[in-house]
Amino acid sequence: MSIKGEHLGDPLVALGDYLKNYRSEARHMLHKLQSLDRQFLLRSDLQDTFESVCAQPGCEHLRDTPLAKVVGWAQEAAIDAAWIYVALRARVARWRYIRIHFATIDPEVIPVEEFLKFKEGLVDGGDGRPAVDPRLVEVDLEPFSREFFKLHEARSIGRGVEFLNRRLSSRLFEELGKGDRRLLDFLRVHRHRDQQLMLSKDIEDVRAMRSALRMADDFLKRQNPKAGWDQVGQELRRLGFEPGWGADVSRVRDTIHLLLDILEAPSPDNLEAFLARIPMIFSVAIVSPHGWFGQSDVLGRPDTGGQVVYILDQVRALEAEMLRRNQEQGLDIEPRIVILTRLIPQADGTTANQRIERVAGTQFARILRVPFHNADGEVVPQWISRFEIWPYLERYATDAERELMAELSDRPDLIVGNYSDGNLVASLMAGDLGVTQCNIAHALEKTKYLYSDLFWRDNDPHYHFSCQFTADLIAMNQADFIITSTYQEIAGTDDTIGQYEAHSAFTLPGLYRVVHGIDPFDPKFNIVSPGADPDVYFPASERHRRLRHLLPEIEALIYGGSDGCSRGELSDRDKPLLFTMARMDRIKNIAGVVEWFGRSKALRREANLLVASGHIDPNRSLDNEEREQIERMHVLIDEYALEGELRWIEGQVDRERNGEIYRYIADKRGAFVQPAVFEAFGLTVIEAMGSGLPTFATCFGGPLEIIEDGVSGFHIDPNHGELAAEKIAAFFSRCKDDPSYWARISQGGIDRVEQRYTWKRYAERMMTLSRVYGFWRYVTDLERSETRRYLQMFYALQYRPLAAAMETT
Ligand code: UDP
Ligand code: LCN
Repeated sequence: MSIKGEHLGDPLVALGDYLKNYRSEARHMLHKLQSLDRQFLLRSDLQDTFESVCAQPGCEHLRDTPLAKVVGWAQEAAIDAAWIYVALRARVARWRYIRIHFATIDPEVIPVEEFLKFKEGLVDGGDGRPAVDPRLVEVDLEPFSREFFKLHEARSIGRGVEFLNRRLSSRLFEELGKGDRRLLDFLRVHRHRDQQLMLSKDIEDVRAMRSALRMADDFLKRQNPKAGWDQVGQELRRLGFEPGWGADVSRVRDTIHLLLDILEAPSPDNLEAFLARIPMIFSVAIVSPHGWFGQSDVLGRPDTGGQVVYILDQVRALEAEMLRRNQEQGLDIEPRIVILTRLIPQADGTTANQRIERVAGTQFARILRVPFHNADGEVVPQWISRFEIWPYLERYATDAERELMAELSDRPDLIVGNYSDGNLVASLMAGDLGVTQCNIAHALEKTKYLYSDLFWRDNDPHYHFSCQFTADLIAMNQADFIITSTYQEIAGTDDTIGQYEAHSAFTLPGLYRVVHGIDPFDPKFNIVSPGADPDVYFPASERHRRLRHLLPEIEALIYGGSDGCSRGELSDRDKPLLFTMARMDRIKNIAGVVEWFGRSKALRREANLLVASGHIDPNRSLDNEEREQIERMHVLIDEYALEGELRWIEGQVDRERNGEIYRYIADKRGAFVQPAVFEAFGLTVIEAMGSGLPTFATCFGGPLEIIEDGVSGFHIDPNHGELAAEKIAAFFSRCKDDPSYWARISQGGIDRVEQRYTWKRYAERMMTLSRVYGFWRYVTDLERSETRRYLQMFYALQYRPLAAAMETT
């Protein structure tokens, strides 16, 4: 297929002509790429090579050619002796693939599978031969959604529910002409236990519904607007109404008007406003099996970080929102939220061995722990890394489903999965029970590790990505809707690939090839960002709320001497503190920031470094990666002689005190640094900002979206530590001359968190989304039974054997 025949837009067509006319420059560039002597090239390799060509005398003009444009789009390439294959991303989440033969220099457009096959041919298949297999299983979910509405504009990505309401409200009510009937049916299915809600079965058709609505409105307009259901319910029941329309006459009338308006002429806004009122979510199961799930003494342990914080805060906010909505609709129903996690008998001083635990700050929410069983049916007693849990999940799903049903005395109205394991279990349970499913990834692993797909065979003994990516594909396609914390989580930026987008096409050579895995333009994606608990992370300037009694402890923690739980003793107490806190994972790059600090005279002059992470003694760690990082920390502290300028304390498990630590450091005009190589969202970033601590955070992942550089904090590039250190040092230096600068950035961070990252807003959105997707699932074929069947097969034929193989090795 030649470029000329394709409608690809000018630059790519122009590339063909250009390469034909300027063969020597093209050859030069290709030769340079070949001489890198690597089969797989990253975007940065392609760009750096192009830059080096342009830098040669007489070659500057290349920057204005179609070649420059195409290099700008290139995300990756694969090379052998004769060909280069390039993946192009001209716009967010829009991909094209080309290949160029080194002899003819004639670019050709190729389908994605050709690109993937070529890469497979360059990978060792395990027996010394290339991994290419022309008959490899090809996973293609596109045909299932071909008929289905997709977004077109990149700027709409992550606003799925708005789009769905717009497109489907018109289709449902106008094109199909069946919408009214479906809406009526929908309003008659709602029940809570034995209580019928909204409409009684006596209303048999749309005409009867319209007439009942008008009669009810006539009746209600003569009543006291403040009168409750107990005063008007009898008459409304006679007309076919059941509870759930509102707590008083005025709200009931309002709800009736919304419905009449929809029947008259539906608009996306009134549809959403009406659905948001439907009492249909009384119980929610939140699934999060891996890690140490507890309310205290767990944070900072391996695999135990933001997800736990997120879920506990989410549950508190959701319960409050569910109570509020029930109340507004006049229903005295207790919302039930159950967090399903793993019971770990060897609990290491945590509550992970308790079957059931009440969630503090809620009235009805519970943590329900269910153990993993091995193939012989025995309970697995010890903690297991998130990379090793795959063989246990199917049995876990069956056990957890049974216990959940017993706890709720019914099936839940919504199942929310968390991370790859929770999302897979949620898929199994939601499939069994026919319940709406929501997924939250928190962090997908695929983009965290370079070539995690292509070289999966090498990684599998440690990471078992073959299981994880298979689970992810199943879960993300099975979910009714997906919540993400940021836009970039779905579709990246102009220059970087989104975490979900990275699952749209990839190959696990020798296992299967994904040609259409997930589409970022799918309307199931919704951005709903989490928050930072304002009771814990409030601004340092709110003096009356400060936890003064913690001051001596905090000072001892920061300025005390070395002991088994700390290293380093700060000799100059007048310097501001640069604080960092995270799990001691390689990706968090805590040792990285220590190295930048060690190397930067300017930064060492301006500030002390305070690190809260992991253990000081590597022998206290259960996790290989954590141990390796701890050892690196000790080497760096010795190498750069940091003892008097750095203080390293263990991971901090006390949330209230952590909030006060951020503020204590803010009092001293310090700053927070989040140096991760990649951070999916970054709760510490919004915690620090909300506490008024100016924050420097990685430009890879969520923080890029959270922080507006220079306004509400700063971005740093973890790949250029020296520049990051310079930027932080310059900030401290400027603040010395102009203290108002510190105050301005601090306030910028506080404002940003207040405006964008609150749990209240999160809970409102989540409750509305659950209703809207539940509705569309009911009235249309959003359930997509074909997709589900395909995924069941994929699960049985692909996931199960992979997980079973782990158990036998
Ligand atoms: N955290 C903590 N003590 C530690 C390290 C982290 O309390 O030693 C908390 C931190 O305050 C935040 C969460 O754990 O609430 C980490 O979430 P984040 O999203 O930053 O990263 P994750 O660990 O989820 O990758
Ligand atoms: C997991 C992560 O890695 C973080 O980036 C997120 O903030 C956290 O989960 C909560 O979603």
